[in-house]
Amino acid sequence: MTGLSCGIVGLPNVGKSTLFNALTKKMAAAAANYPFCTIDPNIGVVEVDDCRLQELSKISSSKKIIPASVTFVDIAGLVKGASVGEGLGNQFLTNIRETDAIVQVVRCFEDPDVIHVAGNVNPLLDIEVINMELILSDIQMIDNILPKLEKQMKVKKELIDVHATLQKALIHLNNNLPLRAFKGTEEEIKHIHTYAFLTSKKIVYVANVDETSLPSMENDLVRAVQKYAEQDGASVIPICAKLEEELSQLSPVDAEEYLLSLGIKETGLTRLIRSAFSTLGLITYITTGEIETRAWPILKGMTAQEAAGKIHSDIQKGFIRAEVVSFTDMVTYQGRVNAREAGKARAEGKEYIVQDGDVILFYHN
Ligand SMILES: Nc1nc2c(ncn2[C@@H]2O[C@H](COP(=O)(O)OP(=O)(O)OP(=O)(O)O)[C@@H](O)[C@H]2O)c(=O)[nH]1
Ligand SMILES: [Mg+2]
Repeated sequence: MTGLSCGIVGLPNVGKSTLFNALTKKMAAAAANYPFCTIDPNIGVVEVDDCRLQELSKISSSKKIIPASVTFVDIAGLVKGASVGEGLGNQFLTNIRETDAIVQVVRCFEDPDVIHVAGNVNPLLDIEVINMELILSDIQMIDNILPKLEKQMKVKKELIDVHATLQKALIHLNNNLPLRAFKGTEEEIKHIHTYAFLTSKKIVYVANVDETSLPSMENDLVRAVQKYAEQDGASVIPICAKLEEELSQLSPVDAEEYLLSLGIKETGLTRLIRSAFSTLGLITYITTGEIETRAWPILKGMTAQEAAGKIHSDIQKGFIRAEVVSFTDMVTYQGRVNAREAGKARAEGKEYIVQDGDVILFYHN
């Protein structure tokens, strides 16, 4: 997989599908002013804009460009009590268990015409309801796993430790805390990450603001969310989903003009994708040649050999060295050959820590 994936959660009727449509630039998901509009999940892949790819593909005369991608999964709205069957229940959460991160859409717009399931707009209460339902869903998951482990660990002794960790995790969750706040040994954390718990994923809050809050996208509701997220170490991206939806229907040139006329620099979607990348600690390295110029998102801190494995496990296994040219040098010297002559191509070994924007050529057996 060369991309990352995000599950979109939130109360019903807060703008999840509107955001999804804007992200995927298709009006594929039904978005309407009534709760539980979405029943079946919508899945969409968004290419990550990266102007470095265009520049490199020109230099290399590449036949195609393969950008990084983010897969978004838009699911039904959650309500208080979903874990015991309220609303549409919580079964649909399984659709986002395998994603890398959670995007929680929080309503920060007043519009009296748009129904709020709890009767009034209160982002902090909404966040708590959602986070509680995610915690309850993880509790249900552990309740299902524990009896199975108890059987298996009679033969597989190594599972005894896993079982102990999950019992600790259960106590933690029962204290209304998400698993990403679980402080355990390295081994315990590893145990937890072998399961697809929702609350162990990183979270980004999208504060969905009203058209009246443009261009600053600030209001008291957003500030409240920011304050809340700060304690959690999470980021908040204010977005006007309605505006993003309109923008997504325009040509890139028209969209940019429209944004400028509103006094806004970047689309919310660009900010959201960037934030998702940084929240997850992702960076991008690039390969370029005649066949293609391609972005490879990897975890920050990965070694050259690990990064090579993203392309193919054979390149990782047979790794000899990585020839690295920075993106800027690729542009300055108009390609690898000239950069090499200018002494700007570095031969790096297995343990080299790959940097964002490294343009890499792997040598392998
Ligand atoms: N005024 C205003 N209305 C919005 C905004 N974003 C979404 N809405 C409206 O809110 C209503 C619900 O939007 P959806 O995107 O369907 O909400 P959802 O969260 O997917 O809802 P469910 O699928 O029912 O859980 C629609 O009528 C949208 O037009 C916004 O930024 N401003
Ligand atoms: Mg929806």
